[in-house]
Amino acid sequence: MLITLYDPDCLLHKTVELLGSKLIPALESPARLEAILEALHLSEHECRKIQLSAGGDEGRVSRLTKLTSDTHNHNYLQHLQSVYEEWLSAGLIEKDGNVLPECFYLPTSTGKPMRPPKDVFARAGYFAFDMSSGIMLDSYRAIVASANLAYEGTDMLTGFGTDGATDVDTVFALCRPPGHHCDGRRAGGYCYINNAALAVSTWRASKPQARVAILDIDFHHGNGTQEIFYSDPKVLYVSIHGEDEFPYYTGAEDERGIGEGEGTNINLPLKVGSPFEEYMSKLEYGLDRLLDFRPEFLVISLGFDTFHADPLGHFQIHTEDYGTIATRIRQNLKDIPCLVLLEGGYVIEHLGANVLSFLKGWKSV
Ligand code: OKP
Ligand code: ZN
Repeated sequence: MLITLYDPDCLLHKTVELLGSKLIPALESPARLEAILEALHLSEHECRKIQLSAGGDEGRVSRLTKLTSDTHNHNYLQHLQSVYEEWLSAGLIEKDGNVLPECFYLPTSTGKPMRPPKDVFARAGYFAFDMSSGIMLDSYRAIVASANLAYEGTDMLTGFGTDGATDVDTVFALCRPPGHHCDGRRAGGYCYINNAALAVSTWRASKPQARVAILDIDFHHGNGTQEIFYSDPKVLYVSIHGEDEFPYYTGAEDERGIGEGEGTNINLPLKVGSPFEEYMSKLEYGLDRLLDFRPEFLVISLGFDTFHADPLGHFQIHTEDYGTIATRIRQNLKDIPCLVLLEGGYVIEHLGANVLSFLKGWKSV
């Protein structure tokens, strides 16, 4: 059985970004989630609301915090939480203002360790790698709500297969903001906490020796997820993404992992404009590698920016194709509990239909 999870607080985050050379309302907007929720409500899929800020179990909240700090730098998390208020009280922004970085960290030959600048204005650039990861009022609440969906979804799945604890084998977490570009100490590409990494930490908390696979089918390379697990032999990362596209510096085929993790990072870049057939042959290859790895838990970073009309993606993929993609993944990995995390997808008018197509294909197996 598949269930969908959402937190209404994920709607609170609404920022601006630098796109091309213009500062515009971020394409990663609340309207994305609203469109998906509306489509789900008009369909028969079960959609469960979880609202972290509504309080409740203190133990779960502290567990979430602890698991997030497994893969995320403490000062970085602190920064996410406090920077908006700090900028506000320093008079750097108004109440409706947006924290955006100015100067990024530069690797140097001085041998000096990397450390945050003293200036709170400059600090935004130390903890980010681009200008599409602004922070405004309530962003932090949405960021943590989004991460919590990955945590709750994974927690639910750990009970699968243990004497009727749950019959849920797939959770689709409607995470917003997304996560796959964040590497544990830098926000970027609309991402602040790496939801996929948090899911892996959550799974490992109860199954420390488990092999986990992450299939990233957002249009963009998940540089953050790759970075976090690059030397980890127990986590296989497979990504299909637009070649030489954002985030530009990663995603090449020769990035295969390092040390013990050598071979557990598989990048499958695809030329922009590629037709669906070519996409599917990469996917089939990726699925074979996933099967070889014999994972006990599968995380899918699912982006709908592979859609033909997406402003940030450039593959020839149409609504019905998401059903085909989902069916093929499910046919190959049928018995493995799976957490599907929402990443990108920016054509609001088609997002709902694309999600429904994916879910229908998944459930048809
Ligand atoms: C996030 B996700 C391209 C500008 C890119 C940020 C894109 C973030 C994509 N010219 N700006 O992976 O969907
Ligand atoms: Zn993307």
